[in-house]
Amino acid sequence: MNFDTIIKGGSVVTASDQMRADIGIQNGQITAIAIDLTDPAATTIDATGKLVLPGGIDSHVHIAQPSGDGIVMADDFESGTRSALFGGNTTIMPFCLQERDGDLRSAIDWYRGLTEGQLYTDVAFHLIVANPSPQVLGQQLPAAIEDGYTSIKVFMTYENLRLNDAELLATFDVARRHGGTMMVHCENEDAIRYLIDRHEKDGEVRPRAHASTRPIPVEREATHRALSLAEIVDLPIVIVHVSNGAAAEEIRRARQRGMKVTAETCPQYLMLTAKDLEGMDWEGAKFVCSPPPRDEAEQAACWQGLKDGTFDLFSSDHCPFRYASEDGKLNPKGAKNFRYIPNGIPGVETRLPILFSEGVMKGRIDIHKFVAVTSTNHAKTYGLYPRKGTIAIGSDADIAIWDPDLVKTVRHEDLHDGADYSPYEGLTLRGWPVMVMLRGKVMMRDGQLEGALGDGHYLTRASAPPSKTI
Ligand code: DUC
Ligand code: ZN
Ligand code: ZN
Repeated sequence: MNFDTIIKGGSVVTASDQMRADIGIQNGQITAIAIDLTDPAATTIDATGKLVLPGGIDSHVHIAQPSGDGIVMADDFESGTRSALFGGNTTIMPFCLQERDGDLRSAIDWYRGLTEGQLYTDVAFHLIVANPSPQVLGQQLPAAIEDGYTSIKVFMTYENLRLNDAELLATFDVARRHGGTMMVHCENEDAIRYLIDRHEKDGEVRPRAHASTRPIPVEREATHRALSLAEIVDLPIVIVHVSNGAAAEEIRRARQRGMKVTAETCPQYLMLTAKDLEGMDWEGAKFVCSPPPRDEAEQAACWQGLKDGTFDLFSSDHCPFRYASEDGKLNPKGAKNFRYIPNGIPGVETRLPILFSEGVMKGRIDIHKFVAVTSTNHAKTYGLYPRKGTIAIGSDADIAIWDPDLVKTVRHEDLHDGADYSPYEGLTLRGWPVMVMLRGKVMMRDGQLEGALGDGHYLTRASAPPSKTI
């Protein structure tokens, strides 16, 4: 057999196995895995002493998402996928937003247009439904699911995005009947509004108020409600960006009742706390995201949730805004009142190195869990498996080679996103990706870009079968 490429001598790791093996690649796919491949190959890559992992899949990122009020997201598809690539990822899943006064079909067409020739990694979209009108629920959403846009996020917070309970139930029902996967942002908007009013009356408008207006009960209650509504509809759901132990406990209880729930946490809930929002000179704005980071006890609860399987997914929730910019965190209103600081932090490039260093190298999780929660489970949850998310014969040759001994300190000047800071600046991490291959092509090697813009593809997904009764 002839190969285009052989990766030789590495330690190949999947969600379940680890073996010293060579990988043969032909036409962008893995066609052989063996102890010693001696067949001719156009290119041989020496991976001796390295870990050979499936490329990361980050199923929760925001790229070029319309943000209103003069706010502009710091990444377009070029910079967002480039940053993802350098962080060891080969697929990312951003959100295509239906605005409250817009329709879903034109949002999809517009957002797909932004990707044309602009990708360094593969990409597949989720949809955000902000206005479940009869037309959207009756025609546009079923048609979009049929076209392979099979995952849909809904919000229980933000005045212009939130769905009320009736709208949640109606949207869940469409997902159930047509085979969509629902992702839910769980925070109670009315409770937040009440707390914001109270803070403003007290003159408390600094960035730290973002955390105290979105305390744990705000998330816990909404998590419980989302799970209950899904249980009533009889629909498996995904609870995204879980920040604390009480919300995790709601998920465990729902599973004990027999519900099928997928749950996600993110680096900010392991590494940051609400204290980070207390930075002087408004620097706390750099850490404003929702749900907000909590405290050390909740960080420990999130680590525990990763370890014990409460969390299936570890995503970045990359949602970048420049800090020192009128279209970002320090917009004219945001520089005076926390309410107007755009919610979200960058992190697509640091997600994997953080979990590798803080999780695997510090013995909190094993390498198989690392692969599962950063790649395999994302592919399984969102209909990309086994094309993506594993190293197996017939899978796309999306591979990241890691040097577990490489030590680097996070400096934003070394990252590749469009923001002007990293929330993890100064954090020293052991273990970084040194080569990333997308469908058999080396895209990044030793910190240098080798791939070309346009090498990434938009991934079509098959329409999922209707959700099974749980
Ligand atoms: N929700 C997200 O998923 N990302 C950023 C902001 C938000 O509210
Ligand atoms: Zn969200
Ligand atoms: Zn998000």
